Amino acid sequence: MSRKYRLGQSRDAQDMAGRDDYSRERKVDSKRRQQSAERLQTGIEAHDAGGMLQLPDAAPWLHLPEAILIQRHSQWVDLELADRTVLRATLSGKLKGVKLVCGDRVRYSPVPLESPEYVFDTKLPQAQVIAVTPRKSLLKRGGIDDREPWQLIAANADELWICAAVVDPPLRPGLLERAYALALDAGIGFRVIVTKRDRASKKDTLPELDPFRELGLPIHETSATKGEGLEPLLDVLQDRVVVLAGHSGVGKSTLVNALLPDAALRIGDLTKFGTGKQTTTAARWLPHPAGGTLIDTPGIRTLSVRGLPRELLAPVFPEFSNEVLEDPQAFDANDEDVLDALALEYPERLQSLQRLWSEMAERNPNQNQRNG
Ligand SMILES: Nc1nc2c(ncn2[C@@H]2O[C@H](COP(=O)(O)OP(=O)(O)OP(=O)(O)O)[C@@H](O)[C@H]2O)c(=O)[nH]1
Ligand SMILES: [Mg+2]
Repeated sequence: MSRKYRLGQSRDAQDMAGRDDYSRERKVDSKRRQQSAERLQTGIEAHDAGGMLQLPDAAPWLHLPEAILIQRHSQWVDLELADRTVLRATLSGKLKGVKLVCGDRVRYSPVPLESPEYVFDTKLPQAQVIAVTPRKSLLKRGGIDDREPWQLIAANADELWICAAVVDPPLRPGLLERAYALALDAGIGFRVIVTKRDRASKKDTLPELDPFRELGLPIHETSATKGEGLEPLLDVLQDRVVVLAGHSGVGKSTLVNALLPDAALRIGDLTKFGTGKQTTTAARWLPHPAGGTLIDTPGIRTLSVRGLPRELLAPVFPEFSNEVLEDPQAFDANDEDVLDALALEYPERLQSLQRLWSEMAERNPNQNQRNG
């Protein structure tokens, strides 16, 4: 349709006016969208504060037997009982809104079994989870949006072992910084596990890890396929619950199989891009016969720190002064003079700090709700 022009005003002026109207409408539209997103966030805030991290009182159920949640499925969960047998269970309506996660200690009751095939088909749920015991620790990462402010990784763990391969996929220091912040948030121990050490020459000192060596973090160089570097890990595992996390294809499940001879987890092939394909699809609780438990988790793309408190950055980036930690964006990471003045041994860490600092500020309804 051709544009209709008014008489008595130049066509150019009328075209400009049309453009202004259009941009004004766009602005109104975007404001409306933003307001509706804010309304959505507020609604979810109320829901999450009560449901996801705060556990209902388990005291009335202490007479019921205790079990450990070892794997979540979409409809039910697998429990490991005190005698180490595994039982499939549904969740009681009392737990509506509570997000359970691998490692949770729960109280369960046997479900009344009405139909005979129920009794014989052990694949169907045989019990019902009634309550959750308060968590000793909760390892979580920021969610993608406010619909899911936190993604829970594991409950009641003692340590996080972040796995990073020397190649395939490449070692990304940014992931290690994020993982350390999450471990600090959960109040649990932290180790860096370098995997596929056999894929790099012995002369390669892996300089990407130098900043983490200086932090004094324990770093273990391993090759699960050659059986190298595993003994010290087995020593640490003694009586601890350890979560393995890292990018897909770094070799977490291969490491579990090497540490726990009976685990027999599925191992993935690499894609032609040298990245994994998420062979492991759900977190799994895997006890070692000699004590200690590994939790194998699915490969992650990144670990969001959205909504976590910024105080966690000081121990992750201790080389920065309080002035920088309070407002890292005030320092231009591309300005040589600024970097010289800060006298940084690893100047790229300023950008990492800035990235995490901004991400933490992103609104998260559960910001004040640390461990539930
Ligand atoms: N050369 C070498 N290859 C390894 C080593 N560990 C694992 N791999 C290979 O890396 C690939 C991926 O291993 P997985 O154990 O499935 O990796 P994952 O981290 O569990 O992957 P997701 O379950 O997808 O998160 C497989 O082809 C393994 O054989 C190692 O120590 N050395
Ligand atoms: Mg795996």
